[in-house]
Amino acid sequence: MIGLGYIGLPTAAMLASRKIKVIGVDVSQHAVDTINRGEIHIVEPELDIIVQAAVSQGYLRATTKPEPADAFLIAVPTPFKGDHEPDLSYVEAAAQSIAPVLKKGDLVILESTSPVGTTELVAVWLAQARTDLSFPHQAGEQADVNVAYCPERVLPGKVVHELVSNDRVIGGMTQRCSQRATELYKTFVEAECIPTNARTAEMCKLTENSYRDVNIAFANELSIICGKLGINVWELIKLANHHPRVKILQPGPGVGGHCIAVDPWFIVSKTPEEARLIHIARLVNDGKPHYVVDQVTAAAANVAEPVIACLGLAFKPDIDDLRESPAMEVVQLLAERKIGQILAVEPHIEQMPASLAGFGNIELMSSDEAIRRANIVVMLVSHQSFYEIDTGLLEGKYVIDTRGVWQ
Ligand code: SAJ
Repeated sequence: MIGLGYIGLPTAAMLASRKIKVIGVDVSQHAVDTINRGEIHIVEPELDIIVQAAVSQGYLRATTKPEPADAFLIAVPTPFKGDHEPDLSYVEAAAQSIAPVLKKGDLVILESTSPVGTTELVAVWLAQARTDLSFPHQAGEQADVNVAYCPERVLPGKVVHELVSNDRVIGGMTQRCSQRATELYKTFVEAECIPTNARTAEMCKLTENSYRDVNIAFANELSIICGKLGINVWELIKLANHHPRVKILQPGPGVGGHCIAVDPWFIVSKTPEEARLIHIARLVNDGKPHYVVDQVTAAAANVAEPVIACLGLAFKPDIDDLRESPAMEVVQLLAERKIGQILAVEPHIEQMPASLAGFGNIELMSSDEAIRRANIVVMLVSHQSFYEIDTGLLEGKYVIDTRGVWQ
């Protein structure tokens, strides 16, 4: 397993739990040392127990350098760079790192979310490094090494469960590649493994996340329209969803996380002329934090000394993950505008995040204290605990509820 992050480590642990010997490879010595102690360096429920068992029973060990194996799974990051173009440097580095230890009969699977054509690129990179072996783009079904694309589609927070129970799309460069990849996944996947080709599988992953992004953008655009027309968007969506064929998602302060806000760009950058709806959905969702900040700024203009309580920093409810969070963006933008004192609330963390610590006008505190001291209250994340807030505390204050908690 090349890459021991949010996807690689749980997948490695799952294979190891089926008594398959797994060598986990990561460039981070800290990750390698932590895993070899039977511990984990990421937050994911239930994963610690599985890793602990796999390591202590000798089925999983970690190292910084690839070693010979029968199958290689690549689960490294694919961020974007510059003008939202995919950065394939981690995938290329992973391919270069396994090339020297590849042998005839091996299977290589790419799991990282990737633009269409990346699996073929991996095969080309491997072929350039190993002219003594043949690959599917050269030798088809007779290739010495099989190559496939099999995207992950697990939800952070439910990874251990979803790895086993989600259907898998298996995109082999040939039918034999799909067959061999299916055999491997079937060792722990209890759901369907559906074969297709590599390009379709790559596009399938991007499609799933773009579908969600476009649908959230629809809800976010509705919330802006309703704001202008004086309509309660939460009531509107609830009513519209009574139609048997309508299922509108929920608006919010924007779209966060490392997948939905990134993957649609992989389609846009490949087909910019054609991907118009997907592109505009990204812009709608990326614009939402700015819309929220404008709402707060307008409220602050009516208050002599604005004190703004911002409820929630995580990128979605009931997790502690602050990365790519629209709530964090709202708080940062507000702090930069210097329109008042900001009281940040995030029940899942104990310390002020480093990226907010530099501002002199942000304090971290409990929701009760923040609401008591504030004259403007901004709901940013619908954490379960926020539903228990006494709404009597909100009386006489400006309330900007981006999540419909107090609808
Ligand atoms: N959000 C809304 N309104 C909604 C639903 C979500 O504003 O109605 C926001 C969330 O608050 C969050 C963002 O969207 O900021 C993304 O959250 P999410 O729960 O939709 O998705 P992720 O990023 O945690 O995981 C997604 C999943 N993809 C789909 O549901 C199609 C997951 O299955 C993928 O494996 C994952 O991306 C990934 O790794 O690609």
